[in-house]
Amino acid sequence: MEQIIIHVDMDAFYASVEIRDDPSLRGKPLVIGSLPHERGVVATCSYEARKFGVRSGMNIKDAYRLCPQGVFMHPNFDKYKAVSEQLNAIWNTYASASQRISLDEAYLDVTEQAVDWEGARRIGHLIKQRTLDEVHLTCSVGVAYCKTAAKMASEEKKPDGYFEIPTAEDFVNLILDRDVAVLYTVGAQTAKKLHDAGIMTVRDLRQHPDEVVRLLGKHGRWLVQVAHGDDDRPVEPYRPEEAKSVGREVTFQENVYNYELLKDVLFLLALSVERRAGRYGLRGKGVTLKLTYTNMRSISRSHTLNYATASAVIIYREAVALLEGVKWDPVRLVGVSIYNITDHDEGQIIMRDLFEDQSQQDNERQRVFDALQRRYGLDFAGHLEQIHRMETMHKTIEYMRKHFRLLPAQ
Ligand code: DCP
Ligand code: MG
Repeated sequence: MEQIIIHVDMDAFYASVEIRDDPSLRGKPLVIGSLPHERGVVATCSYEARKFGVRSGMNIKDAYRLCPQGVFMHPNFDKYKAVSEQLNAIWNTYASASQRISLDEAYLDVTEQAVDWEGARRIGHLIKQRTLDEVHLTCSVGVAYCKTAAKMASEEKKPDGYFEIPTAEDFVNLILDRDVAVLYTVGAQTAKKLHDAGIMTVRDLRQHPDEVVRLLGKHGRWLVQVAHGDDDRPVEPYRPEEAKSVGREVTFQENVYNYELLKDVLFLLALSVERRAGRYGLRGKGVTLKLTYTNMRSISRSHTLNYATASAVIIYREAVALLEGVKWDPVRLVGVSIYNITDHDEGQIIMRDLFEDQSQQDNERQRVFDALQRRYGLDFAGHLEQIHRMETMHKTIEYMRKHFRLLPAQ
């Protein structure tokens, strides 16, 4: 069935909100994240700061080196979440289904409302105009026949962009001679793998499908498909406010006997939960640990908190405490989740009391990184952004196994 899909993505989201609320910041290189003297990373930065090479996910010290004249600020998540709700209300007006990807980004299925491309164009421009008039921010809008093309279309003219990709043919023509890195699921590592094999452009990728699949497996098959413009994934409505829990689990290829190893995996799972919950501004007032032993018996243990959290450090700490209270037998699956989900501010106020200083949490996080680094002799933090990009826990574990000698054969 023919679809018309819009992908909308706010420009330099956190930074733009701060500039909107304090015009004296306008035109300055603004970096949102940790402060230069703290440990941590860049969440995002204004386009002025990008001119100096500052990027999301970069170590804050590196950002400071590139742009010492920048204004550095902590993020105000509560504010961004409130703005995100306003945006969502605008987006929902025009879509039969909307799929929020993060606070600032969504896919909208506008097939019905738009009727035709003329209608879709009108909706795309209306979203931009209303975002500016009502929320006083700019966004970039991509309109296309599928999700992948819509996402790339929104990137195409950033910031304050608008771009259409009506057909698979248009899409293929647009990307054919570009670097494979243009495909948004191709990160730095994957790009390098392809480049090393002489596959530089999307055209090369199309000409060597077997090689791509050999190199990348399932992801390779997906890329070959996308390089032909084939993507019929529907817009899947996601209502974060209805979520009961947010969790990740992993089944091991080999049984795990070593509980220290299990704790390290719990830290990765906790990071993944933090990431997923953070994307939707959710927090949980409890942590659950789930284990399946090699005899297939599953147990779960929970601990209710008197505040709401999505912090990996806290989730990890709670999960480890729960782990210490259970029977120590070989394990084939481990999972961790947060429950009693809230997106109310009440939890966050309590949270703030507990952790007056964000850097206190950053330090605790760093301590876990340092411990891992000592155990595995690696630059754990340096790989974190890459790990965050992994779509599935399976991939994450594979990555860890390869790069960090984690999960050795038992
Ligand atoms: N974010 C973050 N850490 C990252 C990436 C993003 O905390 N590694 C946060 C800050 C961003 C927001 O998510 O403002 C949206 O992410 P985007 O990737 O859409 O980046 P921006 O909206 O900031 O910039 P762009 O104009 O490139 O979309
Ligand atoms: Mg954005």
